[in-house]
Amino acid sequence: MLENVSKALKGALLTCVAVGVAGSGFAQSLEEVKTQRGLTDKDILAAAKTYTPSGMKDEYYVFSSGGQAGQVIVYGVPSMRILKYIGVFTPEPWQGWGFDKHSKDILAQGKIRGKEITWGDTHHPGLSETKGDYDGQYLFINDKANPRVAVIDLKTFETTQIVVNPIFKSEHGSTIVTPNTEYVIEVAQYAAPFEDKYVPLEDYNDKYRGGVTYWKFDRKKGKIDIKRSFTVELPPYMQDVTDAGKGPSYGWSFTNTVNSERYQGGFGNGNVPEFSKRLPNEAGMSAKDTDYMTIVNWKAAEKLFQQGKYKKINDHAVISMDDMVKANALFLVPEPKSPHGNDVSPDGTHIIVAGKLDTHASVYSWTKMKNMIDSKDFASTDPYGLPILDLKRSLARQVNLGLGPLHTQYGKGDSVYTSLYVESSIVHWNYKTGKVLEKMPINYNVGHLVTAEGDTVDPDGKYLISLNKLAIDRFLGVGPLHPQNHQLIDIKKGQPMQLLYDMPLPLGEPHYAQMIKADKLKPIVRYKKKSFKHRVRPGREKVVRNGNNVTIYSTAIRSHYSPEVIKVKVGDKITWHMSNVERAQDQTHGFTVDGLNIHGSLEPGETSTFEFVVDKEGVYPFYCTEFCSALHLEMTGYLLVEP
Ligand code: RUQ
Ligand code: CUA
Repeated sequence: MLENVSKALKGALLTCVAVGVAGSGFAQSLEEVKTQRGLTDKDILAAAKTYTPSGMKDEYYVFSSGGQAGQVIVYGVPSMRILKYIGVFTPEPWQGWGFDKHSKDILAQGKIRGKEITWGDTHHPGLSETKGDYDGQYLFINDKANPRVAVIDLKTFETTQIVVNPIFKSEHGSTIVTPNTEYVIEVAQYAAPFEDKYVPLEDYNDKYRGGVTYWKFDRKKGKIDIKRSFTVELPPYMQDVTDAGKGPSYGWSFTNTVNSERYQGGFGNGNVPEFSKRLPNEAGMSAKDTDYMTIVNWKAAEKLFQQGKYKKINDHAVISMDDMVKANALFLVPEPKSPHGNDVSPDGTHIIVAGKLDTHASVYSWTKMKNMIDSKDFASTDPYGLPILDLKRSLARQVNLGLGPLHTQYGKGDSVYTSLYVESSIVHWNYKTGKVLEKMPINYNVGHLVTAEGDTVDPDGKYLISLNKLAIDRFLGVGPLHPQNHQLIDIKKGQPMQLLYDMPLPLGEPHYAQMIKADKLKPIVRYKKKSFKHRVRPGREKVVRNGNNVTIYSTAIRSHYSPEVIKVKVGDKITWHMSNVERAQDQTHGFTVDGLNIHGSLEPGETSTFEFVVDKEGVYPFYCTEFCSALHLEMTGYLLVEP
């Protein structure tokens, strides 16, 4: 359809040129605007492909990580209009996230060793899948800094659970879902002891560990089932980006592994003199020519878990490397220097790996590797007894792509797209023939890239977004910290790639994103009132005192709260239940009380609870923080605190 729009626009353009302003029906002709703004025909075509008139909706949702903001960013494609920031690991005042009891309780699930953590380094969102296809029900997101995984319900676009990894001290290769969302995979990054105790670096090889956690997802409850989740212990290498097998590789997961050198640095003038003369980490950790891909049979691991073949560390089941090797379920295969991207093909037959320090992408053949695994045909073992497959015999081919290849996404057919970080380009190639088809410059230094439905068994092709680390000169200056630049690229078949749109994202560094067909999602417009235990019905508002405990049951509807005047005493413990009793779509009311650091966003049908103690006498106005009606300013009241 967009093709037609652009044809029509081109037609209109020609007409305008011919008849000038008078015949065009616009105040200005397209030709005039083009000249004034210095636009080319290609620009006009790009505009027509992305411009989304008021009321028209996008074809895809993009769920992007919010990077260091600890949130998720939602936007539409092709318009690139931002639709929402979802509060996850970080308080988000607009949504009241972290300012009412319910969201505080969820954030509190994310405490680490008893400490409240109010930020996250989100990297890789993962949409729930059924038979390897996005099903639009749930979204998972990880926190690399504080090893945690969160669940977001796509009916409400709200975070419903945060789970802390009890044994990792950092993570990265997450959140990856298995084809039926049986598990949400979370992979450690920086090796550390599983127990919460001090272990000297001298004991690194024996006592530090990596691992892969398989979080069991209970779809009926929409929650991760902590008790049915387990970790496979791995050597103290640095595990990295991960993907789940599908089709013939279903039941397996694949994890890049760097620092097989097990280098621990020490460089610099610190207070550990015995280490300080050593090479810096980046040199020591990339000294060898190859690292590994770690291959885990999670189906076999699940069996070991069910048989009770694990030990508990911090109350979490850990399956040992030894048991995994004995079960013929854990392998390594070398990968060229410092691998990063690791992407299983839609049909599950190949895995494309790209190493930052190698110009090639390596295409691994699952058939070849599986044959070697089945016939126990191994080249060697690593120091921990993990069998290593032969590199050459595992490869289908290696393809020279350019400088600093990172991540690969699949398009239609055998088309793939790989980001070239150092070269600031996207390269389009065929992974079955190894033919490089085209290269397109981007601005600048792309990390991840995402194609429409790219991680499913049936990618759409159509659109690609380049998630660029640097924007440099693309936008108006806003001081030394620049926004990120997401560039939308048209990759429809049979035509060269075309850059359509630059979108600044000023909210942390999004690493990865996923793009899903919009019609797969069924978000609600109002809450079911019954789902709230403390719901207050209109006419049943009241204030109940029980000793020092005061419980307020109140309602909000355009344009008043009920009750509007509430009298309490200094030191009272207040529990304030507030129900928005609206039915109308988009009729949200806010709620805050002066100086108490509480804020609610009450959407139609929702009940929120606020708990606080007023320890100073005084007059505390409360008011609605959403401009909800002509009498919104009057939507207010007094909390009177008597001495
Ligand atoms: S990883 S590009 Cu999490 Cu590549 Cu950032
Ligand atoms: Cu309710 Cu403003």
